[in-house]
This record gives sequence, C-alpha cells and structure tokens, in this order.
Amino acid sequence: MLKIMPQKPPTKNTHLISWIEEIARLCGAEAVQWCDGSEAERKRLTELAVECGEVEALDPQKLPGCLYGRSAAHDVARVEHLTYICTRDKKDAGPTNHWMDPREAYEKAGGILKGSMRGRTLYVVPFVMGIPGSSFNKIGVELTDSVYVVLNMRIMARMGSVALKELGDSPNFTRGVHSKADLDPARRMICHFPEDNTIWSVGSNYGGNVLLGKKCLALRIASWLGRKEGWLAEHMMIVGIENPEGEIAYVAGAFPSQCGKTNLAMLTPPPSMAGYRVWTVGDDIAWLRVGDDGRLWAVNPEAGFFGVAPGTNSKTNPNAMATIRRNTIFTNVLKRPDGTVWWEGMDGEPPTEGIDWLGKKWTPDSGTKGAHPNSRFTAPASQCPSISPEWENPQGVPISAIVFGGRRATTEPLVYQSFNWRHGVYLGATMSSETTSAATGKVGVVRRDPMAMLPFCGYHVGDYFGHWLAMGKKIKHPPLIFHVNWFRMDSHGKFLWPGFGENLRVLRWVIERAKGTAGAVESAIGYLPAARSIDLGGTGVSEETLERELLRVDKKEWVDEVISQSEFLRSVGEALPAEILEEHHALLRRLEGGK
Ligand code: GTP
Ligand code: SPV
Ligand code: MN
Repeated sequence: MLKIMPQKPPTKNTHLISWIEEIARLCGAEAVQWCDGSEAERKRLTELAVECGEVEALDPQKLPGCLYGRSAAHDVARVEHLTYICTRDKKDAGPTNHWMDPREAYEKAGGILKGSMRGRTLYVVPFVMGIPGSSFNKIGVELTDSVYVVLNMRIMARMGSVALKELGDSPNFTRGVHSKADLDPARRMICHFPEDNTIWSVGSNYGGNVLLGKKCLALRIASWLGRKEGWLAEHMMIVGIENPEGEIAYVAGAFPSQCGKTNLAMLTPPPSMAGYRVWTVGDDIAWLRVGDDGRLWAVNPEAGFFGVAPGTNSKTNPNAMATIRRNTIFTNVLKRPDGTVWWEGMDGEPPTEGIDWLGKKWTPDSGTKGAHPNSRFTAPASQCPSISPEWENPQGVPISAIVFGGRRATTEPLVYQSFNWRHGVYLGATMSSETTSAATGKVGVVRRDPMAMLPFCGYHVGDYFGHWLAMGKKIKHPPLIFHVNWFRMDSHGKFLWPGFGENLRVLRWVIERAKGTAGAVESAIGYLPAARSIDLGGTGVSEETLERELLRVDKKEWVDEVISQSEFLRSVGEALPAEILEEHHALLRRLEGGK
C-alpha cells in the first residue's frame, strides 16, 4: 500500500482504490481520508474546519449545528464561461456549451491539479444521487481538498458508507475530482467528460462549481446518461399539492437559477386556501422516468437544499426559515455580532452592525449589501416542515403537470397551457429569462434558457429537444405542460403578481386543468385561464388587472418574441428537430391570424 494511503481503504473496489491513488499522486496530497458520513466524522471535520479558518462556528444555542462560510470575493457563483463539456467530437457538446477537447482539458486541468494538494489532505467522498437501494440511482465519488465541500456534500447527498456499500466492486461510478488549487480565477475550470463519466473541477470553492453531485453529476452527466438510457435529468423542483378533499397532485417546475423553484416547492397556502397542503419533494433537480403505468414519475436525487438566502423570510418562505434553524451551513451572508446571520430581505430591521460577506465591518450606512445576492444556505431536506412523506420513495411521485417559467418583466403571461406535449416541448425549448447573480456575468439580461437547462445540459441542445419529443411518445399518460411568469411588471417596474404563497392559486388552476375541471380560453400562444377561473380573493389583484395585464397577450410583443426565438432556434443548427420549427411557424401563423 502507498504511503499516501495510510488508512486502510473501507472497500475492496480496486477500480476506486487505484483511481484514488492515481489522483492523490497527481495532486501531491499529503494524506488520504475516506469519509464514512458518520456523526463523529461530522464533529471532527467541523472542528478541523473551524480551527483552520475554513468556516466559522455560529451561536450553538440560537443556531445549533450551524456553520458560517465565506468564499473568495471573486468566487461567489457558477462560472458558465469556464464550464466545459469535453467530448471527443465537438458537435456532441452543441452550440450552447463551452467545449474543450478532452485531451487538452485533462492536460490543462491536470497541470493545475499537479501538486495542488501538497500539504493538504485529500478527502474521499463517496455519495449516492437518488434513493439508496433504487435501481435508478447513480453513484459518484468526489475527491476534494476542501473540508467545506465535504461538510456541504454530506448535507446535499447521501454520503459515505451507504454509497460504498451500494457501489460494491463495480467500476460504474462518476469520478469527480475537485481541488481549490490557488483559487485563481485565471486557473479555474469545471470540466465534464461524459464519455469517461468523469468531472474535474479546479480553482473554485463555490457551490455548483464544486459540489460535484449537484449540477455536474445530477444534471450535466445525468442528462447525457438520461438520453442514452431513456429518461430525463432536469433543473426542476417537485411539489405535491393536496386539495381539501385529500387528493394529492404532483407538479414539476423548471425555472432558471434564482427564479423561484425553492420558493414554489415550499410554498405556504394563502389564508383563503387554508384547506390546501403543500408537500415538498425537491427544490432544484428532478430525475424523470416513465412508469409501468404509463405516467411520468419524478425523484429528487438530492438530500438537501442549497437555497438562495436573500429575500427568504418568514412571510415569503416560512418552511425554509424553519428548515435552516439548525445543522445548516450559511455561505456569504452577513454575520451578526451575536453569532447569528442576516441577509437582505430577512425578517425585521437590518442589524446595526455586522461582518459582511467580504469579511468587512458593515453597518446599514455602508451603502453596500451585507450578504452577497447569491449567498446561500445548505440545509438537510429532512428538516423541512413541508417535506413530503414520499420524498424518499424510490419510485418517485407521479407528475400531473410540468410548468416552465422564467423571469420576464413583459410579454409572458402569468400562466398558459400548451396545446399538447409537442407544443409544450416548444414552450420549454424557447423559454427565456433575465439573468441573475447565480452565475457570474451581467444581471437582468433576457436570454433563451431552454427548459432552464442552458447551463446544465451535458450534450447537444438540439438532440436534447429531440429526446424530450421522443419521451413524449413513450409516455402513455403524459403530464400537461404549462408556462408561468411570476415576474411580470407594471409600467412603474412593480411586480403585478404578489407571488410566493399566492402562486398556489395558479398551481390550483394547473392541477384542475390536468383533472379536466377548470375552464380555459384558446389564444395564439396557448390556453389561458377562463374568466374567474383563478381565485383572486384576498390577493389585492383585481379581475381587471388579471385579464388586462397579467394575462395579456400583446401581439406586437409576441411578434418580437418570435423573432428573438428564431435567432436562438437558428443557432441550434441542423440538430433542431423539425417539430420544433413547425411549432414555431404555427405560432407565427396564429399570431398573424390575429387570434
Ligand atoms: P436556484 O437555487 O438558483 O436554482 O434558484 P431557485 O429557482 O430555487 O430560486 P428561489 O426560489 O431561491 O428564488 C430566487 C429569488 O426569487 C429569491 O430572491 C426569491 O425571493 C425570489 N422569488 C421567488 N419566488 C418569487 C415570486 O413568486 N415572486 C417574486 N417576485 N419573487 C420570487
Ligand atoms: C443554481 O445556480 O441553479 C443553483 C445553485 O441551484 S448552484 O448549485 O451553485 O448551481
Ligand atoms: Mn439551481
């Protein structure tokens, strides 16, 4: 056994052991530490991380088991321009991904990995994405030099011995390598090698760049596998809505980053809908398969939430507030002198002072934000008061409706229904949203974000649309597909719709459409809610505002929209399925027909 493996490996899996030796040698790690996922290990690693300053402890009475982390000032979001799909043939990555030749990527990232863990321990983090014991799950192993990453991974995924047991002697696991290296943005790369089932991430210590089970495995690699194996890996929340009669219908929703998935998955019914209950199944990722009964079934492959902190408070999301009271890691929020945390849009008055996300003394007069707009909480899903009893069911939950949505100040109505699956795929394929601080770059720019997967689809986006169309043919009882927009604004730049818990009124219409009990009127873009079929009691929104503003389909805006869509569709190139183009032309014809 090598010197770098003083600890006896807790597995006989030679594929795993020899790969770890190879990476540990490449990185020059001083020691290798296998993680078992135990409580004792959590305590030990927490002490270590606090001691070396990687995280700070919070007040153990007010926030038991909670930690505070700050990432480097220039390392606070996903980096799409440094995220690569490394396929042998460039065509397989498609026009929406950054591509790098696998040889070049291994060489470049390998050059950064080389010796990067000198004096550091390499942690071996085996994890399961999906429900342990299910034939639908995927095993990954992340090798990382960051204790912060280990502590986050143990919340976000079922981690440690459970994964090794599941893996057994199989070579079939995603090989994830993460090194903070020197955190130099010029030496930062997030590389995916779907043909090798491998991920190499260097030079970052933030969220989606480094928690490799999440966006890298459960979306980019999984979407590639899903196409091969006949299922879908999607950037979707999953929620169960129980009506006063006790019937539960499940809805999956794809919105781009920071566009409301976590909030919708945990919403609290408004007082006038008190007979309803909401059950959270997942807040970010859904794996969808066709069941034996011909319906589409969804599983949340994660075990925790990596949620947006700013704007979260006991009015907008009381379930999230209850979830993050303990065993939570807060990243890039403000730390108060009493050992608690704060962010913009939290309850109550801003604190009179604190240490901001940059580690600087902050007061409300500083003129800067105390928490970074993309600051996050990492919390166990099991602590969520609204967690569904079905959330760990290996079969998943049956989906009645899929909602696509984006952040659009204009054009897109509050809600409409597609005419059929194919038209629904078109709605997803042409979705757009204003960019947010979840990724580096300009905020507030409208861009196409097909199915909210623009940064996460691990293969050619044209083939991805084709896969969605093919899936539709395999689903005997397909969910209905809708488009929603909580973010439409009036001429003064104010949101027209109150959003958050009130969104249940829209989901109610969606579910009742799926049951065939709610009314709709046909428009050029799809079916809109019939007059008075969305209950507005207590919202402060009038029927007139709903009809004339929230549900308005403005012909001029829509013709512009279609033009903007065609630019994107053209960029997809030859792989664009003819059906999508046909839907596009049909939309234009309907708009011109004045419907
Ligand atoms: P990722 O974790 O980045 O994938 O994001 P997400 O889709 O889960 O977004 P999340 O629910 O965390 O919401 C992001 C931001 O949108 C927060 O600042 C919320 O306060 C805000 N938001 C969520 N739902 C609504 C809504 O219905 N209306 C309005 N106006 N804002 C909302
Ligand atoms: C997102 O950006 O969509 C997230 C956060 O959910 S991260 O894990 O950083 O990608
Ligand atoms: Mn997300």
